[in-house]
Amino acid sequence: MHPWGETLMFGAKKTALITGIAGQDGGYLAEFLIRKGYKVHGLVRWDSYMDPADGLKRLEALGLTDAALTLHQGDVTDAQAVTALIKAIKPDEIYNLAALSHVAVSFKTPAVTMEINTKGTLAILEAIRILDMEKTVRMYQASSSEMFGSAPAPQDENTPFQPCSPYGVAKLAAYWLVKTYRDAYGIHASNGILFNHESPARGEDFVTRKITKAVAAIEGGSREVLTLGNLESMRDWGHARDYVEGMWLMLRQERPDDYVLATGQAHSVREFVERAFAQIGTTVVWSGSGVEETGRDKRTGRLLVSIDPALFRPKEVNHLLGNARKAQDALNWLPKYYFDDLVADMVNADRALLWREAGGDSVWKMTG
Ligand code: F7E
Repeated sequence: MHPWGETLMFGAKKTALITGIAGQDGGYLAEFLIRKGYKVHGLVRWDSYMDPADGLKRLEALGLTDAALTLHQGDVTDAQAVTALIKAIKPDEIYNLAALSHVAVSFKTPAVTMEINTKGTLAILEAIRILDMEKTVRMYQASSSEMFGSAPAPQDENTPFQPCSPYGVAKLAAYWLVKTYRDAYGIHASNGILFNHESPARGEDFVTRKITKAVAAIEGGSREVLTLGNLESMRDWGHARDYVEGMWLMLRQERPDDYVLATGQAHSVREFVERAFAQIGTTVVWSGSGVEETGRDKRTGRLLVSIDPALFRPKEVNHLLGNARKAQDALNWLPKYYFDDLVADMVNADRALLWREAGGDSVWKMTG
């Protein structure tokens, strides 16, 4: 049996460490692994820890409390602390999801982005090496389609990377660290090159959630106008629930490798807006162009969408469209959610949230 083979852990309850557990993917992955019978540990930054009502709200929303998992206060960039934690809990699997994940923010804080997204990954790889855990632990690295940047669509594992943001560059450095440590030290470390994946738990400063939250609010009577930047960017949007399963499947393989996870369908930000408003029975009609463009309710003429030049990025990734053929063949991974299901799930969840916040009983069922 290969030292990475499944029988190594047979019979024992597996232990997983998730960095970035307070984020969208961290919550869904924790929930998924707990259902699989794992003992789950999570690394949580001090600000999430100090303000659990806000920082840990996603875990709470999934019903994950202290009883279900063990949280550790710390930071992935703190190499000594990361080494000490891995030594203490001896995980079978490490999922490195901790990152500064907002592309626009990475232009404003490039050095911090490099620190967290690259050195954080290095801290884990070095810990595995220093602790001689090369043959006992498997690692998942959250790599990103943002590494493809301006490479023409569709993109797959063989597409040359052309990152367009400090975020993409930092993720690419981490990707190469994973490959280097894998080849140099025989660590079972895999890169998941994940295209955009969203959910009701998505942060409100990402475009999808910003849109669905505004749509629900406008339906609820708010006079707000949704302000956006580039409406023409094309993204391959999947559902985070599907993608966390893909992460786990990568670590089930005998050999570590790199895999794209994507739906194979791209839609523009504009289409996302139209689809989300359609969900509440509103048709958006567009007029004007560039920063003067507006979107109005076809029936009432009410202003729904306007453009804010401040929301454009110094450099934009125009078209991301993934080919996940390799993951389909090797992992038997296929998404369950596509664009329309995703938009519906997110709008309905934001409607439900609004109802709960208003103290009403929700009529919307959350499927995500
Ligand atoms: O932007 C445009 C924006 O911030 C999507 C992260 O998970 O996926 C994500 O990165 C598009 C861009 O996601 C607004 O210019 C227009 O073209 O939702 P986003 P992202 O930058 O694609 C990759 C795979 C990751 O790895 C990242 O961690 O939407 N856009 N107007 C806007 N974007 C935002 N955020 N806000 C706007 O108002």
